[in-house]
Amino acid sequence: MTQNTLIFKVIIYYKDKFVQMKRVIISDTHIGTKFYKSDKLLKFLQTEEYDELVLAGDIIDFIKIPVFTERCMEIINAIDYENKSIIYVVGNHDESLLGLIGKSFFNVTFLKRYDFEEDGRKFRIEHGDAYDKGRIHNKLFVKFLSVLQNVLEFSFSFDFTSWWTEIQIKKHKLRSIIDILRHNPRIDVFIMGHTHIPEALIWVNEDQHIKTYINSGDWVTHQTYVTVTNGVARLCKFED
Ligand SMILES: [Mn+2]
Repeated sequence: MTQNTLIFKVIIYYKDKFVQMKRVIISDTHIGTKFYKSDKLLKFLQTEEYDELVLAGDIIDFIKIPVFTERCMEIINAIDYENKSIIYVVGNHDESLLGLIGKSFFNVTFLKRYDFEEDGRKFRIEHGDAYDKGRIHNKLFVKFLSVLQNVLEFSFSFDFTSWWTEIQIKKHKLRSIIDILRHNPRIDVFIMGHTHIPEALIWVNEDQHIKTYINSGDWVTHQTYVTVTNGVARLCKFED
């Protein structure tokens, strides 16, 4: 092996080991609604470093009647659209963006599901609404309920959405995590939001493969996010 080849190999080794990209995943920010923690979200987007930001659904809440303030603009502007890669995974509260799936502006790409491979592990990021049990399929009725929820939230200053989600989960209407992984048999790390419950589960399946499920939580109650570097996913809580 010549000296040049050796140097080249060392560079490649360190590049793979230490210079891999950092992905940051957030979901369920519900921008435009009454109860999301806009101050913390802004601070997070201004301080957290990343090469790629994955917005995993329910980012801007169009299903209710969104009210866009100056703070919303600050949050939207805190994202580096020109220099970083931004993936917008469309959720059920921002379903109005479904028509943009597969399209991009600046470095923002709209997707329904984001797959990538890192360090030999297959990652998949979805919003998670596809796994709801007992979901209402009539879109107009869902819109009606959401607007009603919106009116109640503003009249009574009570977070009906978080309350409703909690009831749904208690009733086990959301499909179990194992079920979700069964739907994605070739995936090693499955990341979603939607339930507003930050949690991470790791186990070894029948074929001795390590499987990971991570829920990125939300920015209404938990202020949590997920990072992926060197094939390792971490669930973190933002404390400012
Ligand atoms: Mn959702």
